[in-house]
Amino acid sequence: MASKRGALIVLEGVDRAGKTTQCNKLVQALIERGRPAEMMRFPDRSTTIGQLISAYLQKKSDLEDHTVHLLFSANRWELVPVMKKKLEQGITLVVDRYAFSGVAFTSAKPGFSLDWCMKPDEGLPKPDLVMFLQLNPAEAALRGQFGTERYETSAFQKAVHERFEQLMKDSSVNWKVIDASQNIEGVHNDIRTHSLNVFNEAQNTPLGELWR
Ligand code: Z5A
Repeated sequence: MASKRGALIVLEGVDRAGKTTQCNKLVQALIERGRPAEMMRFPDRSTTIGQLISAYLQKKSDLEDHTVHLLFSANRWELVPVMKKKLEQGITLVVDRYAFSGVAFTSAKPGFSLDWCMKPDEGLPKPDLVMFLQLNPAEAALRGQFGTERYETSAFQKAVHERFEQLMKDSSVNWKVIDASQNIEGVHNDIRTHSLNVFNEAQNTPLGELWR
């Protein structure tokens, strides 16, 4: 009998919402429960495309806005074969940012529609669950100042947040909003519960295609 596939779980949210902290904790919790799990993050700065993106984010290079959007998408597509293989092997992937960040960040720039921004990511492996870590700017500020990378300003992050709100209206995606203002363990408990709830369905349904 073919083995059951792993689940594809994505964490999204604005700057300093705790995505990386929570991805690590979820992977650890799943492994402790005997479920093979691995973390991935986008952008994946280790590839050639990822290095172009990293230089752009660090303001070491400038890229035209459409071009960098397509590079972020290409960075996801180049990892699709790896993702599919791991999922087929029964490994659950916990992903720190995905296509939703891609759309929210680019469409927050002037002159970009959500529709245009979604097109390049159409057909990516569809997450079984996308958790949005909700945190207001005042609470995020308590976690330290913005970094020095591109996009790390309060006005831009507010525009990004609005685009995420629009994306969350799409009922074809299994969104769950998490109150990220709780302490780390409180957020983790919510995330773990939602994640464990999607396992059965994920194991019994084929991997879908995003936005198709
Ligand atoms: N981007 C894009 O434009 N297009 C795309 O397609 C994609 C991304 C995929 C990548 O940044 C940038 O690229 C990002 C979007 C854009 N730009 N911005 N902004 P990144 O992935 O390298 O870094 P990041 O995602 O921006 O990281 P982050 O948002 O700054 O952090 P986080 O992962 O959400 O939070 P954290 O590192 O887990 O925690 C932050 C701090 O808060 C840390 O000190 C923690 O200890 C603390 N923390 C965490 N949780 C709590 C709680 N619950 N209470 C108190 N303190 C906490």
